[in-house]
Amino acid sequence: MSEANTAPRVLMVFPKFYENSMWNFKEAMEIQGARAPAPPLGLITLAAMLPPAWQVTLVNRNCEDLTDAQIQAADLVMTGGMLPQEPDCLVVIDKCVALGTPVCVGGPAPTSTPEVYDKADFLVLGEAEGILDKFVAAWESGERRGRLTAEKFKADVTKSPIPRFDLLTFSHYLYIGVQFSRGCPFTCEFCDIIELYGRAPRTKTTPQMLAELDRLYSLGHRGHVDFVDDNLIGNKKAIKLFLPHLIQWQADHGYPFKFSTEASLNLADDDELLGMMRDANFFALFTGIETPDEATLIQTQKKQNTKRSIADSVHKLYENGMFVTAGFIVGFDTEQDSISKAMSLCISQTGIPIAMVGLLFALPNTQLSRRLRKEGRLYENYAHTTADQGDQCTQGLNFVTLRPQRDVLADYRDVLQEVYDPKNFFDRVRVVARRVKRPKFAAQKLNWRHVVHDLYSLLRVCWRMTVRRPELAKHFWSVFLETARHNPAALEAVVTNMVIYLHVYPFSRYVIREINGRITELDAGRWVQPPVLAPEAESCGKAAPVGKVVAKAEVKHLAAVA
Ligand code: B12
Ligand code: SF4
Repeated sequence: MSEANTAPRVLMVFPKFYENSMWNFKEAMEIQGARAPAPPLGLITLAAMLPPAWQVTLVNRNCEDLTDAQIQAADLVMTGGMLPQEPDCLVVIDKCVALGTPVCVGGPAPTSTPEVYDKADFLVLGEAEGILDKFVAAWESGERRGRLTAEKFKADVTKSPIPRFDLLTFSHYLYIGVQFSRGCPFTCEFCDIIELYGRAPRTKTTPQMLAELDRLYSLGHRGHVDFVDDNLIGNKKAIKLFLPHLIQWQADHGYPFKFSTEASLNLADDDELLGMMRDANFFALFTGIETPDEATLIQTQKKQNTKRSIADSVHKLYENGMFVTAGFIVGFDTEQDSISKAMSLCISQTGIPIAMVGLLFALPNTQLSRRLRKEGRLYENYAHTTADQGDQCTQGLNFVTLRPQRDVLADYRDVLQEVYDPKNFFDRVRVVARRVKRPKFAAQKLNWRHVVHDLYSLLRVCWRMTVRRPELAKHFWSVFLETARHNPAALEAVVTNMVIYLHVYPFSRYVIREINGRITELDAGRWVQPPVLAPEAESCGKAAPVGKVVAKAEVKHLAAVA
């Protein structure tokens, strides 16, 4: 380990995600030759905040191996990520402890459940802007253990540096992320965004964003850029001020990027905003629909989705050039037995090909987990799953349900069965093929490297759909040819949805098998309900209170204790 006050060699490690997840888009990555969907934007943002003299290298465990030699050669390892990365993050911490390299953890999962990461030398919780300088000062003064917690929702994102995109190998990823805002004004009961990033969206400035795009452009990235915002339209005034500059930047550079993002469905009510997003070349949007049931939307405080035709709202987005993927959840308290039919119908009417249907999973430190705990319904180990267990599709319902659990599981299975049946899926792709109106940009420059890459990927899709999955071949060719004839501009959206289906189709079959297994256990009386948490306190478990700066004194105190 180097002496205090000399610039340390920092190794940033992004832990592995679970293998069994609807979100890993495995086949899409194989087809595109990528190794992970998206890069670790948190870690490369953090890297840019460290003093320039600190030498940073990055290992993304989803793309490459991490060797003991790399850990031994580092003075400090910095790691962290989201909840599904917890098991691998703990593996990384154990390796560092065994090899004697100090390890610092941070990011959304350690912030939500810090007690899990006790073995790490440093915990730096919350958003790094505004707290990292305290960590750097502690390190430089010789501290080698401690905990720092950022003041909640106070990080000034206008001070966020340009992420260290230069640490990335772009070809490892399906797309590259950038972030304009953090936080969301809504109050959905199950959401941890508003707990982690707050309800008053904080936005970067226009020059900041354009500098990030300039950097990506000059480093050679072209194609898909994802605005990872929790809700891009959370602060409508700010996004409307930024978009005209983005449109101009795209025109000036020959439209090198196409954008995707996440936004609430009320985007459909704002024609001006929709027009701006179309003109900036937004081509895909993720939105949380959750359920078609009005009473449930009200109970879960997702009022922005009520009093509207969900299908009409989605079609409006199609007309403005964006195809839509959406999240749906089964397992809410107010759900009725009719939910499986209603949800399948809603998905069919919207024509959303990729509907991420999951079971309700109470995330730590949310209004939902606090309520369930108060009601004595939250399982003790509700927030933790192991690497082989998978995501909320198989591990959801981490609480006592109000309807019989068997009924909820059966409804969930029925929705998956219906929605990912090949005929039904391709019928929805047909809606995209007919409705998505992609704009034409006169100033758009063709990037031949990309054209060749896309054609090669298309050939691989055709081969997989025809040879590997013969049961899909007739549907695939029928929709593909129809789109090519009637709306060729929508081909990219159509093919993208089909590529994702190559992962989601077998994955949905796997989930159905797992859910049937859970139902069999219930029917045979072999399932034992896990113990529930005592309903006493408002907070969930041992999570440390976030909301105060634990200053250097406490770092020192912890160092003394250690
Ligand atoms: C993009 C994204 C994804 C991408 C993948 C991203 C990737 N790199 O691989 C996709 C779409 C695949 C995805 C999927 C999922 N995601 Co996601 N995702 C996001 C999102 C929207 C943006 C992440 C991001 O880039 N943020 C921008 C950077 C700058 O912020 P940051 O990562 O928080 O980093 C800051 C700090 O946390 C800190 N920090 C970060 N790391 C470290 C490390 C150290 C050492 C330190 C000191 C500090 C530090 O410093 C940074 C600057 O302030 C976040 C929400 C959000 N606002 O962050 C959710 C989020 C991370 N996802 C989440 C979840 C739960 C999921 C899913 C399970 C789906 C779901 N929502 O149910 C899946 C699981 C994926 C899988 N394969 O299993 C949760 C995590 C909750 C938690 N407490 O851990 C979040 C917070 C939001 C949410 N509720 O959906 N996700
Ligand atoms: S709209 Fe999305 S980000 Fe906003 S509170 Fe609801 S679930 Fe969270």
